[in-house]
Amino acid sequence: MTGSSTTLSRVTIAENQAAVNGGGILADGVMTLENVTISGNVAVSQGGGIFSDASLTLNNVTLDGNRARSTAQGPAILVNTGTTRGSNTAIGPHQRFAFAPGDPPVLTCRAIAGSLTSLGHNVRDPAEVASCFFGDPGDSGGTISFGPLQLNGGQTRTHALLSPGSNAAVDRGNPATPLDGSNGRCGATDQRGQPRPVDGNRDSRSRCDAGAFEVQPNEGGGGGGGAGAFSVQASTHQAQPGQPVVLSFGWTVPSPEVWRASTASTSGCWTSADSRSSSCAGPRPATATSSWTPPAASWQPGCPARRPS
Ligand SMILES: [Ca+2]
Ligand SMILES: [Ca+2]
Repeated sequence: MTGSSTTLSRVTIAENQAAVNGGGILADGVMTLENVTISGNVAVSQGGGIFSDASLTLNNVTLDGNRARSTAQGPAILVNTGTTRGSNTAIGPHQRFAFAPGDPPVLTCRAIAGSLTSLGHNVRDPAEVASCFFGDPGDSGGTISFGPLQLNGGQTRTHALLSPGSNAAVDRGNPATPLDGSNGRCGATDQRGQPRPVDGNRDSRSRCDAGAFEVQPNEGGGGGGGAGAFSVQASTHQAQPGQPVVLSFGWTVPSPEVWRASTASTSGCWTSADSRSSSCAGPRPATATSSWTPPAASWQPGCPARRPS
């Protein structure tokens, strides 16, 4: 893409291929990317995701799985000339074609004649060489677990952030307000139009995520908290008036929550912090029972309560 001034917002650029440079974007002029996902693009030469001769600004951008072949590298971003600046951007694993033992490490991002500048709060996967937008104290590294590129709501495909309790991109964006997408601050909504900030890692502090996807309270593939699942089951035995019907109440505990019992005699499990058991990892059911005694009616499984004939 070329032009004097271009802004891309809430856009996914995926699975394109360039015969030479810039598999996803060939940037010129002045360009801004806000809430954009760039994934699975290929450049036969340089800049699998982005090849830039522009004054380019990235904010809340997700870069994942782009590839480039050239020894000049830059499977995510190759800055040929100009200045490329990034904030709140999540950078997942990238590859170079024909990588062989003894080859130098892949520089996921590389500036040849221009510059790569961090505006802070970018997150990179540890598989990457620290070449993308690093140098600001707010930048960080850690394992980013992306879901597949798919519709997760909104109009475009996105990479969800999985296991938000331990995902390095969750709640690592710029905490500054207002969330107006300016000066390295997050925007108030993600690529899908979902609100920021959300407390994705459930530490009682709401903060925007790095990348184009903000984990919502009910998201995360079992790792995002939420209320969990509830169920009630009644005894399968017939009961007459005066006999109890046992009701079983079940709650599947959403990670990263744990079920803690108040006494050792109560059903449940404990975390290692309680020094009694460490078997609470992952979602698991916690059950409790109660009973109901039919008054002047009998009860049979699968039937409404009825009065005896
Ligand atoms: Ca939080
Ligand atoms: Ca968040």
